[in-house]
Amino acid sequence: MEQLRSGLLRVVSLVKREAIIDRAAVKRILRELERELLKADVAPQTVLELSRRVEERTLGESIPPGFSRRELLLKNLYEELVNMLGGEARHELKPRKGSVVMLVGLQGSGKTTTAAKLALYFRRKYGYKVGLVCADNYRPGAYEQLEQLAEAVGAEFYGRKGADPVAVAVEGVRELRGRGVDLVIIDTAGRHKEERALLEEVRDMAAKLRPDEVVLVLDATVGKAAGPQAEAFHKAVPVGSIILTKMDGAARGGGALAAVARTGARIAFIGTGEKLDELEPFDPPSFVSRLLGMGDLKTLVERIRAARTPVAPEALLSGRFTLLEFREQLEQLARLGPLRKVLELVPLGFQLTPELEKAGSENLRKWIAIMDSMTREELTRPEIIDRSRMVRIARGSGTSVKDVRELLEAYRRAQKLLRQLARSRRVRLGS
Ligand SMILES: Nc1nc2c(ncn2[C@@H]2O[C@H](COP(=O)(O)OP(=O)(O)O)[C@@H](O)[C@H]2O)c(=O)[nH]1
Ligand SMILES: [Mg+2]
Repeated sequence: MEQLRSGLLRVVSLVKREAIIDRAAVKRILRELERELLKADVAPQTVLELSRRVEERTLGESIPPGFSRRELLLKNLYEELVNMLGGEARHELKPRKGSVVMLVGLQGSGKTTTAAKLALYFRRKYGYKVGLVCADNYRPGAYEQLEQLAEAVGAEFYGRKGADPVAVAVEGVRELRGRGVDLVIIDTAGRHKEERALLEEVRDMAAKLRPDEVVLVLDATVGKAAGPQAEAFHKAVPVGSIILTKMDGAARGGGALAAVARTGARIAFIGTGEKLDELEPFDPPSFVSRLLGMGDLKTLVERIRAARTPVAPEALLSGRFTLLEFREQLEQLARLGPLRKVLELVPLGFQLTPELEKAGSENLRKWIAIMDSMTREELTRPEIIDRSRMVRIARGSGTSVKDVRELLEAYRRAQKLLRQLARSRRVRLGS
């Protein structure tokens, strides 16, 4: 994934460097984006659709107040990449106690390794006692491989060499349940190069075993070919979730993810290495944030969305808005630091007061210092702050009475605007 990541980072830096984000610049940037996605083996049609949508949206959508077209472009890029990889909702694989999970997939895709990774994951996450069944009697050493892995991850193991895989799977479930196992994971064979025979065998086992969940394990290094593979398995068995392995170092991993997401299949995990804890729940938003090298991009997106639909959090609208709440908001603003300048992030209530919107980080620190010199009573009941208290507060915080006044003024304005907002909402809600 490193290659795709560095490619996308380059695109993001282009977005930041272009002097003006006009039609020509957007097109230039999107050509680069297309190149990077094609290199990652994303299907050309998918690439073109994505780039067209980002272009249309960035040039066509109105820019919310306080933001720039540059930020709109970043946001659309982020959102369309998330869409390409399956959308915002995360598909979690959460087997209930007592369930049976069956792993299917081609030979070498990483089923056996993944079975052990899942056992470790569910043991750690839910405290489950997990049992692993070796239903692969074709591959020499399959039994020993899984037996050792089971030991390594603290799972129970069942297998019987030379026996019919379906029979072993059925026996395994019974036996392991007898040993008090909460979750049984069946590792199957995928020996066939000939896909038809494999699919039939998988279908037969699923019919007899009736697992609670069929998990398809796919090798991400095949790139967009993962899409048709996913479809073929889907037709044969009711695949519930997909795990894409070998995402580490797979230059074509992006293409694999996109192709699988396009089939409508749900990707639950990605395998990111040979070690047993190298398994990650797959969540498109955080995955894309990482690809774009911006953990904060999600914040930007949420901010822009919030600016479009200015709805204040209930807590601020319904509760009392004292200097305590005000300080909390200022701290939030200060915490964003220089990022706030780049992205022009402004917390709620603050986009409403021009002096705060423009406040530099020095001002913010000053205001926070002023409030730190107030008593708790003053913070919760600002109306008691008279001239003599102001003098004391100014001295205590190394500021002037004028600064204290300014802060109180800004607070009152924010409070008033929040009240108006609350009132207009009540009217709209008809209560
Ligand atoms: N780099 C990397 N290698 C993996 C990953 N998952 C599995 N492998 C390797 O892929 C090879 C085949 O794995 P195996 O579990 O035996 O595949 P199976 O034939 O489907 O059971 C082994 O060498 C594994 O170590 C992964 O996420 N990353
Ligand atoms: Mg295997």
